[in-house]
Amino acid sequence: MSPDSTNPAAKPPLMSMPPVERFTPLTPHLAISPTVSVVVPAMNEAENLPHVFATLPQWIHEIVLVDGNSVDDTVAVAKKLRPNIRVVTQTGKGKGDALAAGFAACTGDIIVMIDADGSTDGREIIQFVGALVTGADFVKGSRYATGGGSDDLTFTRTFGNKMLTGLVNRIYGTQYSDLCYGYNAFWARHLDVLNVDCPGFEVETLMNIRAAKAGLKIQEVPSHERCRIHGESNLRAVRDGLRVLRTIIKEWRTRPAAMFPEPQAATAAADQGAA
Ligand SMILES: Nc1nc2c(ncn2[C@@H]2O[C@H](COP(=O)(O)OP(=O)(O)OP(=O)(O)O)[C@@H](O)[C@H]2O)c(=O)[nH]1
Ligand SMILES: [Mg+2]
Repeated sequence: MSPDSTNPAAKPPLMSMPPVERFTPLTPHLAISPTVSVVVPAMNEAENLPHVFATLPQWIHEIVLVDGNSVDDTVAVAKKLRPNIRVVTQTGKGKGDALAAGFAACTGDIIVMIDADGSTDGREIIQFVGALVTGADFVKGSRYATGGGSDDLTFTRTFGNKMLTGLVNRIYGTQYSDLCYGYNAFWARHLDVLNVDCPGFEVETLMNIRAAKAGLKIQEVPSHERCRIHGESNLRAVRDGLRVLRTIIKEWRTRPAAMFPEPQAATAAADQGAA
């Protein structure tokens, strides 16, 4: 028996480290061994891609662009900007469908989802990755966290997002500050529990709820959302807000019983304990 095994104050042994050549430097002070895939859903975003790609760090392992059957030059521009980009053409419709296809194509250990309209800044990816490599399972960008913000939130969207965020927090005991925001990152090994299987803009809500249901360690990082640079939004606040609400209700109905014990179940368990 080693002397430490009897000492309760002994430090846990160091985890084994990957070989040094597996590490990619992110800054002069930080190197990581996991690889990072960035998934970019894009529908008619040719004019915005140069701005978006210019913000992506050099150290990412791959960009997976999911084309929503664009009628502009989205795919050609993407390939011209990044000849080694991986392009997936979605078979269904909607942002959720696009992300599911993109996630399935990723080969990295970490997956970051970022928009193609210039509203999300690739220079923030390091914060998401930093949170993941220091212990988080699922990292959410938040426009409401200190240091975050938005140039693009209307009154309707702010009101709807607050209501929906409050509802999810109440049901799932989460502490989300920004439910309906599309800048998130997670370990690819959690794809099974996130199980993205919805078509539309409710996708972020679905992922946030399933991360909570699965007991993943969730962390928020501040993010600043800018206005889309060119083109028009595909989101319709009321239509998509209702889709989000339906998703919350559907996920609540299919929640695992163990996570939210019914009052009767709790009482029965107490009775059994007393007997
Ligand atoms: N592949 C694909 N991408 C989509 C689809 N719908 C939206 N997107 C992309 O998803 C990202 C977010 O869509 P936006 O239309 O900007 O919606 P939003 O960011 O919620 O709304 P705004 O703040 O108004 O821009 C953008 O990169 C879109 O090009 C789709 O059906 N297929
Ligand atoms: Mg947008």
